[in-house]
Amino acid sequence: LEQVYLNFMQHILDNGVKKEDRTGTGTISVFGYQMRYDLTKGFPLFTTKRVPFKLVASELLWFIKGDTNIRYLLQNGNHIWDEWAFKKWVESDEYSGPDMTDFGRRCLVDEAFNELYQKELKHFCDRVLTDDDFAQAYGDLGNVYGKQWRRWTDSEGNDIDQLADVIAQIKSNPDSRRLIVNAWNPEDVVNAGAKGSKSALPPCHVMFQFYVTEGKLSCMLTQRSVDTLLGCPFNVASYALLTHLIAHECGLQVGEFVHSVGDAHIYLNHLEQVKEQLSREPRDLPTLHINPAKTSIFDIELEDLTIEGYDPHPAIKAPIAV
Ligand code: THF
Repeated sequence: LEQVYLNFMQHILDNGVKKEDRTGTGTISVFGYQMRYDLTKGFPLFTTKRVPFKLVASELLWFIKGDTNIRYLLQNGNHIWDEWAFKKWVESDEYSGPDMTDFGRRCLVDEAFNELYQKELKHFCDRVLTDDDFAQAYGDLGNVYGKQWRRWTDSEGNDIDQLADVIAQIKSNPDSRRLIVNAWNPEDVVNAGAKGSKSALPPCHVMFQFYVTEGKLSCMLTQRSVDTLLGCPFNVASYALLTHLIAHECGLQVGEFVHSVGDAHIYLNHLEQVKEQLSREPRDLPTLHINPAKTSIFDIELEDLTIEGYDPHPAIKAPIAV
């Protein structure tokens, strides 16, 4: 199963073309690739490097709650979205600390700046955790996944709960070919990330679709852009977990996870790490357990999810492009 992912990385190494990107880091990239993971063969939490399941799970539960404020993530020791909230803060008129322009790139090349940045970021996170008004103003990423999944605003200002609706449809009309949740809202992605825009970052996971046959639930994710080393293992584990949770609620078994990607890239400062990971031998995949006492995915908490038999190779450190 994991070989599917390793082949994908190798494919980009072999065929990727140099391409500049928004973050200024530079990538090698291919366009269009599809991977299939048979979820009956194990839970795809990859073993050729440690993938932190708790971070994957708390991020997914954050989406499912419809939350868009990083405070919940911080409360769970999850820092994978910090940079995007921090960016909004340091670009605001209220910020008066040291100059953090272009922090993502500068902290990689300037050790003194990196120390300053780490201190400023820590201070920011502490404030989001403890100061309600500050958290409301600067901890919120705007109209990102949680908002679009659970509270998409229609033209009359009413909320659409796409996630609850799709689960109801899977239960009542499993043959439907419209079992879709769409995170790409054209109105909200205009100028995304710019000052005053409605979202910090346009969604990478643009939409997902479910499919039911022979009592099994499959899921296909269409992703416009994939950071192959850092993002992809999270994305696969996250949507596999979502598929398990919805199957659990609907009394179905899991089927396949199909991962369909657009701009599939490896950042130029990840090449060594990719080669290291490709040199490792995949091990047996773990199993996921969901507390059987909880049926609705909207009641699931972190403690209800456990991973058994996970024995990965060590983590591989790499800088995230902002
Ligand atoms: N931006 C970029 N450049 N890549 C992404 O994968 C990405 N995301 C989300 C939003 N913007 C993105 C954020 N998701 C990590 C993993 C997922 C992220 C962000 C960061 C990461 O750094 N993972 C480390 C471990 C981190 C830790 O232990 O705290 C790792 O080694 O896996 C893709 O949806």
